[in-house]
Amino acid sequence: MIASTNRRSFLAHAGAAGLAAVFAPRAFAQQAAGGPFKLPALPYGFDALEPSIDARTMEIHHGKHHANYVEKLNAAVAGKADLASQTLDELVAGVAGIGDEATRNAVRNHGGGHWNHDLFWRVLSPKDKAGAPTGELLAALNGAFGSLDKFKELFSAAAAGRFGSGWAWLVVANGKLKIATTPNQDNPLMKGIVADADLGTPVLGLDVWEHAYYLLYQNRRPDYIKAWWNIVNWSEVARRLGEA
Ligand code: MN3
Repeated sequence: MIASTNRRSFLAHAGAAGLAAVFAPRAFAQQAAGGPFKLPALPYGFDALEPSIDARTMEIHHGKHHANYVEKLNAAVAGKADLASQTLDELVAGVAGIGDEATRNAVRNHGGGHWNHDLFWRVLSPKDKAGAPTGELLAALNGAFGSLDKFKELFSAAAAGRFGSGWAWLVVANGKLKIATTPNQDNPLMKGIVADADLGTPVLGLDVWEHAYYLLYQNRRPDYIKAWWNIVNWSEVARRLGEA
């Protein structure tokens, strides 16, 4: 009985010490590398989007790629109160007006990367919760593209045809839906950087960087795009359309 208590006590003590040893340096590192922008938690588990997107890809994509954009964005605005005080939307939309070239490029790449991935996680959901476009969203898609199937066909072609790294988007511009694409981490809000034809407010975005699909699909980007349709969170797309 005594041995058992001591053992439990020892384990509790060792556990607390172990946790402190593991978490203290990490907490310090996050604080040291801190800033106004934070990596958002995924709204589901790493494996929630399988089989369309595998857990390992999600883990690296969120925990390494997205985290790196957040860290480098914070570094880019560190000590610059006029930038650090802006919202992410403001920074991304106004990036062309940043005078210092190195800062402008860093905000373009890493601010864009943070914004784009923040949207990307939210417009996805597990297949059994993905739903389908209805109501105002469906009417808008039908109005702009003729049918949902035609929209998917055109969007898929745009995403497959985006040369190299980049994104395909469904955006709202002048009250109408249209398809856009951008290279690298450029974003349709980036006036003065993105071509006028691709400007708008994104309501859906598809990451076609190889890091988004290569582990599972290798060079088969069209297969990734086809499987991706199964995990689009249509209620989130509809919500964003309502606010655009
Ligand atoms: Mn990505």
